[in-house]
Amino acid sequence: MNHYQFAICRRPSKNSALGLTSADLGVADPKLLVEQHNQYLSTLVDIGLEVTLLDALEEFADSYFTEDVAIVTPEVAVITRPGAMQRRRETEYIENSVAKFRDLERIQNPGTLDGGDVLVVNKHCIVGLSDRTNHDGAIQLSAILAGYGYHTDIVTVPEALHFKSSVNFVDEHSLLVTQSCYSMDCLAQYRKLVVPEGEEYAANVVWINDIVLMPEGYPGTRRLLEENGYKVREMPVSEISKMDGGLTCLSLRLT
Ligand code: CIR
Repeated sequence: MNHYQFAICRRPSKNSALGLTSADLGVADPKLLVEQHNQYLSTLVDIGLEVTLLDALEEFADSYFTEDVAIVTPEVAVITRPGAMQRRRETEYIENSVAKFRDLERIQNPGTLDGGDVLVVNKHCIVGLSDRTNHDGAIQLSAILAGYGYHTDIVTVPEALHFKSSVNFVDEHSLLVTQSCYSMDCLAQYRKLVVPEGEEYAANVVWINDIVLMPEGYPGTRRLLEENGYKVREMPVSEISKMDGGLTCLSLRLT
């Protein structure tokens, strides 16, 4: 169990459909996106998390993807330096909320790092190099976390926005992965469940306490998780996926 107690989320702004996206899934409907976001929030509350809900930021269309602007471990929080210029200043608006829970460190120029590229379990951190996260950012994070006893591996993200688009923990010892990440050396110590071909998006699940939240409409992945004993809840994320987002990106989770 990871025993998350808190989450930090942000309301989507009215112009959420103007956020960055490379997904070829059509234009997001901002009203439906808000409904899906609300459902996500109520699910977190239902699971037992205390949610800090921040106001929408009209200036930053992607700012409800709070995961990208900080890495939170039990010992420290690292404010990132988002790789997309359009998102860079979002960090200014999350710092105070995160500082209520943890001491802060920061990724500095010329490093760039998005939280979506960082996977942490126990004292193991894996950072994916992507269009958003550069080597300097990964090395800075690795050095900060080394001070708290973490070992960090750095990998290259295969054809996806973020590392966690393709790899996520479903318990301390097991990962849900896309086929493209199955053979990564740094994942060798974990049991791996591979999402069926055509269901790659469903690898973006979020494990919270004893529940795995997964996107709605991926029956093969649902079966795989349930057959392996996981308690699953499906969430509607059609509009969020049009903005290249998934379930992990919508919250910063804290023990
Ligand atoms: C972006 O391109 O930055 C947003 N539209 C989506 C961010 C998704 N975040 C994540 O996967 N951690």
